[in-house]
Amino acid sequence: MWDEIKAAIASNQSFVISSHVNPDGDSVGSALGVYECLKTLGKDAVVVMNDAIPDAYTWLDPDGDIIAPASEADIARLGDMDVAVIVDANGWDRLGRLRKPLEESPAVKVVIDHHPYSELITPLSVIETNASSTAELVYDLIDSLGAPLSSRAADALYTGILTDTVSFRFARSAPCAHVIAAKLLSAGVDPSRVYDQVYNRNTGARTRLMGRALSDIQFTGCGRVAWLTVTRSMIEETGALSSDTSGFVDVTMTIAGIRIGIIFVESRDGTVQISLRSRPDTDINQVAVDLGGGGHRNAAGAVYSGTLEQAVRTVTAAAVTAL
Ligand SMILES: [Mn+2]
Repeated sequence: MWDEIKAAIASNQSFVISSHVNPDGDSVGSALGVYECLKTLGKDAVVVMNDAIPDAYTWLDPDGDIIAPASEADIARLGDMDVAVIVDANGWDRLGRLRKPLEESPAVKVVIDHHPYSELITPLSVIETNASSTAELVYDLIDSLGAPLSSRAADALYTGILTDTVSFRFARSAPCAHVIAAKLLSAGVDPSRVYDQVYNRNTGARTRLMGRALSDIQFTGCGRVAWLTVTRSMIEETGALSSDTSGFVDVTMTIAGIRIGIIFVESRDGTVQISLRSRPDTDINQVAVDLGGGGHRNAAGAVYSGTLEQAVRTVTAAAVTAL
């Protein structure tokens, strides 16, 4: 399945690699995997992202090889490359400000991804929806090219698999993710170091805010729904950031018997940010859709216009109904 993409790599010299807006571990890891591979083959390559790289992944790029967030000047010179490689995304609408220069460029387009798609933007597409991560596919590409795997590429690809499977929790039944992870460990990846860099990044303020939110946890629906609230004053008193609440809701799902977990975060603009989680057998998406939001069956969100108390009353009642 890689033959045409391998031919495009062999017959061209300059490559731009990009991915979706708000890059995650898999998009950064996959992009760096492709970048390192092209470098070892003597190609000119550049990685450009619409948005900044999250702190959890900047250790993969100590010399700042990734251009992110892309400036207008960076965007202006994207069209001159021979090949545009898009990883972990398969639609132009996922590329933000990079869409126009890449879509309109005469460059050969290549897509490597694992998300469902409606139509191909290029015939040179490898989209494997059964893959745990795009990083898995990039490993395959490097392997089938017979290209050397640099230690940075190994770290980057391991990070992609680790984060897209949430530490191998959602690695599906196919053994591929584990097989490739094992090969990456053989190539020198230190799994405890990667885990530490990616996940152990809490600040004292975030930890204190989490403690405040967790100490007030509430239950309803005969102990099957748990919810947390975070007020503006809690954020201000702990010195945390609003973004520090991301991930708190997942703690509710570690409680035995909980089928739905919810967090309510009071915003400065008078709205309430709501995140919902549910077990595989419970669909929470419709609750979010009814509130004007959405997401997936087991993870969704919405913005509620009203007070924290109103949001809690409305959404916990809807959650109990969804059980
Ligand atoms: Mn991915």
